[in-house]
Amino acid sequence: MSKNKQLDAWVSEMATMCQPDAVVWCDGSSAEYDRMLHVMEQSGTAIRLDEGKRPHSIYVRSDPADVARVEEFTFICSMSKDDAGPTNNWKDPAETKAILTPLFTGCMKGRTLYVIPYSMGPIGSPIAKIGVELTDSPYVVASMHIMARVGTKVLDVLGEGEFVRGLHSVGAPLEKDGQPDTPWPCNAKTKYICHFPETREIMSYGSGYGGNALLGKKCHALRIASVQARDEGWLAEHMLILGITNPEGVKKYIAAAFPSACGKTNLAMLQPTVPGWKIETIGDDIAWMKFGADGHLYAINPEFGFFGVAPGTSLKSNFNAMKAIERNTIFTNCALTPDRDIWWEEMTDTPPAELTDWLRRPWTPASGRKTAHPNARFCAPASQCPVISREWEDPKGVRIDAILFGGRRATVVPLVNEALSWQHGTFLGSIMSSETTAAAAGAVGALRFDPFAMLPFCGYHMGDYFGHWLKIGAKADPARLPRLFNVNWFRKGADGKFLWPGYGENSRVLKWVFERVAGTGKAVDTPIGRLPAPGSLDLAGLSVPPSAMDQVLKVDIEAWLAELPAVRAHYEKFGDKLPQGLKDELAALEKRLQGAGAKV
Ligand code: OXD
Ligand code: MN
Repeated sequence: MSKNKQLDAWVSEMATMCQPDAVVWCDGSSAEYDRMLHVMEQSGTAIRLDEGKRPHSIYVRSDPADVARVEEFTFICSMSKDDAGPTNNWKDPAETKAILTPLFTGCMKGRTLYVIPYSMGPIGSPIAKIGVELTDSPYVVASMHIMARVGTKVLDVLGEGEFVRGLHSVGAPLEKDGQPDTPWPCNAKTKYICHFPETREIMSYGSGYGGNALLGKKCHALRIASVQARDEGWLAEHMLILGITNPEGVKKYIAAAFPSACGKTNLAMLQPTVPGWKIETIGDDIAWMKFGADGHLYAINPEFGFFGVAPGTSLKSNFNAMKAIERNTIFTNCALTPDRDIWWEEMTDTPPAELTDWLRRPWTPASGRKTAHPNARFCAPASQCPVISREWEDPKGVRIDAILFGGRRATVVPLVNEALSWQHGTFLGSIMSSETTAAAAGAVGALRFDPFAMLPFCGYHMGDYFGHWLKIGAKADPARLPRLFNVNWFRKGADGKFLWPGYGENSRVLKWVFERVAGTGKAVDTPIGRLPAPGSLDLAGLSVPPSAMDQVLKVDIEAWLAELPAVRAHYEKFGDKLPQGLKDELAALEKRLQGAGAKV
């Protein structure tokens, strides 16, 4: 029970429908977290990792049918189909409820319904928002403890106020008394991740996977929040936030949008290779940005932990993430060592001689297959990151001076490119494209447009979303707006190898961005935007041959011109919702490219 009558009434209505054996209100205590780990151990969901090697941590393997976000079964159930737009799956809200009600009826039989009040953002921050998730999954309860601020303290702040309603079930009732549970209950056949933007509701059925089941994250902090942000004049974005300090001690904050599994966590906590520069983490996945009284945009990380892609993470590629996951961490779908620790591809140069893979099979380096699922994850408290910024919980947020947009592009897109204006930057964000990754079910490596890295996360019509970005720019003092940049760490040479080493070396690009914002970095105008002037990108000590640097920074006029038909086709999807400002930018780009082409 709470002091919020609407909350109590909703919980009791949902409990009547879902028919759990018990209803438990989560208090957010560490004793409760430990209870969840214990419940998961008892039910066979989790294995406790070796206390000496990985204290207070568990290892979980999901059902093979439940390993990633399911975009195909993710729906925006706005009143009008037009509000969901061409990039979302739409379902009529009433029809959806008519499908979901029978599915949710009795879906928690034999299970406990947990009520998780959570705050996205520091509790009480003017930028934070409150939600309540009802779930029948102890894995979700424990993960929500890590990923959001949860429990009684949230109810105290909520009082009689409004909250986002999230109902989640793994969709696997235990119908008969004493029916044994499966290690990872889920519904292998039926999954629905549904959002009702007008009523600020989420209903998620059939999956226990993080992005589908931890409702504070993608469902609330992006899909529902993007609609709230549109209505209230702020931004809810799929962006990391980092602080960057130069050798003189001047600190600036940068937000950066990259599609899922494209290195946001690595960039957010990278170790700079440029001497004297420091990077600190505020967030690795989501940024909520609002205008402060001074007319600048301030960002908070609404999350409390990291739910990061594990494979590829190592002391070399992300030292700080490896430190953050040394304890108090939930690992999902990686491999298990014989001495009860975890391993995944590239964690160490030499794999252990024997492992149990994520599908519970014996594995050796000779097995000839991957031992961890490519979307294996770690879930760890953000506070454990050695380079977490002092300001990461500042309720007023941090002032954003630059925003980066980056995709995974083997060709065409150069290492870094500064937009000519906010409108031009919005254009660059709107035509972002990237190769797909294992973070979502489906093909990997297929090139698709992923505007602002929000394709799977924008809760309304993407054309209106572009318009919202333009409006944000139009109402601000241009001098106070963050500068916008396009980056691409993933360009490849003719031999198919990456041209740019990435990881810590990306600090060289961040340094140039910092200097551009500070007014000291030099740039040259090109048809696509402003690129580093010769000598202005700090390459001291970098072993990339000049020919590769030329390629990585090349503005390939022919290749850009060849992209335009695809950009036009992408834009056509938005019909009359495509803002005129972006049509103008496309025409201007074409003209500049043709002008440059004619000169060549
Ligand atoms: C994530 C994702 O988990 O984007 O952050 O899929
Ligand atoms: Mn993400």
